[in-house]
Amino acid sequence: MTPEQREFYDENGYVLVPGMFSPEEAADYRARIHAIADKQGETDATWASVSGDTKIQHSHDIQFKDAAFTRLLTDQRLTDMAQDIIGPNVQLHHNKMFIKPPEKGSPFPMHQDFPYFPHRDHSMIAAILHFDDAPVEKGCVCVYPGTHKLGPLPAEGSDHHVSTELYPIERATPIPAKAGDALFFHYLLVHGSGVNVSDEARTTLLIQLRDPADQPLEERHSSRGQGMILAGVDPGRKAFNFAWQDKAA
Ligand SMILES: O=C(O)CCC(=O)C(=O)O
Repeated sequence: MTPEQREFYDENGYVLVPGMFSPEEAADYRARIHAIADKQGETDATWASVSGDTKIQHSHDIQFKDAAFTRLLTDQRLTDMAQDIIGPNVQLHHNKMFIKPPEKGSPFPMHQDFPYFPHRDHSMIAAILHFDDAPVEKGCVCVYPGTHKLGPLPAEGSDHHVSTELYPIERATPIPAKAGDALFFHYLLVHGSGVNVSDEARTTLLIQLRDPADQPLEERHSSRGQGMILAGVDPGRKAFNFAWQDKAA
């Protein structure tokens, strides 16, 4: 992370890293994500508060579906940035792929990630890896810069969005991205995204990462592979247990 990127992240709660992956790598990951989607059949991760006939395909923990994503999770281009933001130790919380289909790709209501997996030290970040171009018309991510400094905000509805009056998506800052770009942001940053009204899919992988010393305030949002150390070490002194003896070991 350059000093400028650091300063920008601290001030705004996000940073877009252009060209983290080459266009060829992005195209390869894109094809793999679409292959996973084709194989698993139709899914829809559209949030409860979204009105209209839109859809978004998804899958979680995709390192269990294609080894390219197992390698990607420890790719140093990704983990170096994560270490610069979180600290020397970086732990996987979960990952999810999204395909916003052409013309009717669901939006994400503006929200903080905090209510889904609240943590004591707020070390959690997201990295959204873009595997095709995500201009505004494809429903790119939009943010309210600096909102990561506000702490947890009141969340509404079963999908925990923030107030649509205080944080309308129309007034948010769009972050258009190119294939290969990576967007890193704090889990308290208010963010969301618009409808994909273009004639191409928007394909991304979102990886949620934390400091292993951080503590979940509630045990929820578990995932396969959660707890894997992607960089550094787990500093906790834990007794050895087989996984079947102690899930949290
Ligand atoms: O991919 C997007 O547009 C945003 C996804 C998101 O905010 C989430 O899954 O929490």
